[in-house]
Amino acid sequence: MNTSTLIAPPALVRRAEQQDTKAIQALDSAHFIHPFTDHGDLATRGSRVITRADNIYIWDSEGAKILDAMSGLWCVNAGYGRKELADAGYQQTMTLPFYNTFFQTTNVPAVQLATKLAQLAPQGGGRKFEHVFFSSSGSESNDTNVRMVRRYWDLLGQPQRKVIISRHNAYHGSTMAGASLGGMSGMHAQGDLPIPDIVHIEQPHFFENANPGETEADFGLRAARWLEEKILSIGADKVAAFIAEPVQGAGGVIIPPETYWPEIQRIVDKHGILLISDEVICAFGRLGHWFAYEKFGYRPDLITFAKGVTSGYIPLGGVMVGDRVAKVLIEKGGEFNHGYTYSGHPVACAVALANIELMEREKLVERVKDDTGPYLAERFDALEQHPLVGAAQTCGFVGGLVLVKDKAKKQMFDEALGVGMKCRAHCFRNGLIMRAVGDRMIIAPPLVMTRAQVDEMMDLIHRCLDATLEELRAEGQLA
Ligand code: PXG
Repeated sequence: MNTSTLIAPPALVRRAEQQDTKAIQALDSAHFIHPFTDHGDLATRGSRVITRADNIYIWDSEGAKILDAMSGLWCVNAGYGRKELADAGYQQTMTLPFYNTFFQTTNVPAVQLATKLAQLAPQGGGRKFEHVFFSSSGSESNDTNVRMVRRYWDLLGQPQRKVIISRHNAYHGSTMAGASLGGMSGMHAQGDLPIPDIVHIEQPHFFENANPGETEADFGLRAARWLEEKILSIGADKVAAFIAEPVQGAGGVIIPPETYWPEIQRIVDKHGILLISDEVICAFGRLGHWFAYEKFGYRPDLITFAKGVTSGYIPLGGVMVGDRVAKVLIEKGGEFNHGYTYSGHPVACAVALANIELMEREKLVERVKDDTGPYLAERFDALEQHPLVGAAQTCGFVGGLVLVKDKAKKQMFDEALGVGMKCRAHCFRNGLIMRAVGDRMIIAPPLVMTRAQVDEMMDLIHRCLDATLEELRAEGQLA
């Protein structure tokens, strides 16, 4: 195998689609341990090699053009190929590529970004977000949350308040704390997770968890009250915080009923526990707001963010620290012994500032809220007419549908059939990236998507659903 071109400098490999896909796959499998990947499987099938991207499309090393309805991994909100972001990164790299923010030092982009984020966070219901802690990812940010929440209660003389309540099928990252906070059984099954003092309640998943005949509103209240039952069973004086995604992303785009969040707010207020809104997916326009709690009208104390803050062009994450926590940490706390080398990284912050500026200039958040989001909802909801689709729902620019065997009876397919994966394979074949989470198919398109591109995506989705239906019929799985 000729590996010389593969390890050549970037300028020489720019046209990677002219290279030997098999050679890249062999080196990939020989040296690169991928996240969440079965490497036995990877070695036989080979990775798909993505070589370039523009707007809402990506290209692979075979030259196939694919509509990326997942924004990379829920993050390329501004779309691909945005020169403004590249320029901002370049300029800042040449000016100050790195300096730490420990030891009473700071840098201008980090200060500007912290200020900008404080301006963007809606200041409702007596909560203010004047402070930001920076990290490089969502996982790190949730580790920060655990440290911060425990420090907060220690400083208030209540060190026994340690327990953080989360939800089954939540995703909060892959570090020890992130994976523990998350409610993914496959992750908990490896490495003795969750770590102590993290417990889970059931998710507000109407389609799967509602009782027969129960209204969505009633189910929302009942699901929220699982939190109160858990608090009371542990003892409210031992509970530090509740963490949740506004809309569960990786769990399959699970949109809670409207009654859910107000009831959660009532419960956390009643018991005085902190509320962490993990907005790694949902912030920065994804739900038509800069921060997603605004959409649901609750009042978090801490907000996790990452992904869309830079549109994924460079790693950056953080925690918006509400005044309730910030005041205690700052006024009573002395030194908080926590931080990352890249906290407030100047290049990442400069790219984030350029990204936010671009989103403001192009009114991407407003577009999702008032124009393309409602249009996507109209088109996506109509998928419920399709014989395979049991339910289809969007919220801003995330959407999820469930593939069912029998619509009337809400009967799911046998898990072993892997119907979601079959559908995903048809998506790949037809030039569409749509994720499968079990038999839920999910989308989170770039926020720059136009109405015409929504139509283009919906045509592809229809084609892939039809192909899946045909395959299932041919296999005798359907009448
Ligand atoms: N919180 C939430 C809500 C997330 O969605 C994280 C935290 C962790 O962020 P980092 O930057 O550490 O990955 C995430 C990440 C999927 C998938 O399969 C989703 C995520 C990551 C990887 C895969 O949908 N979300």
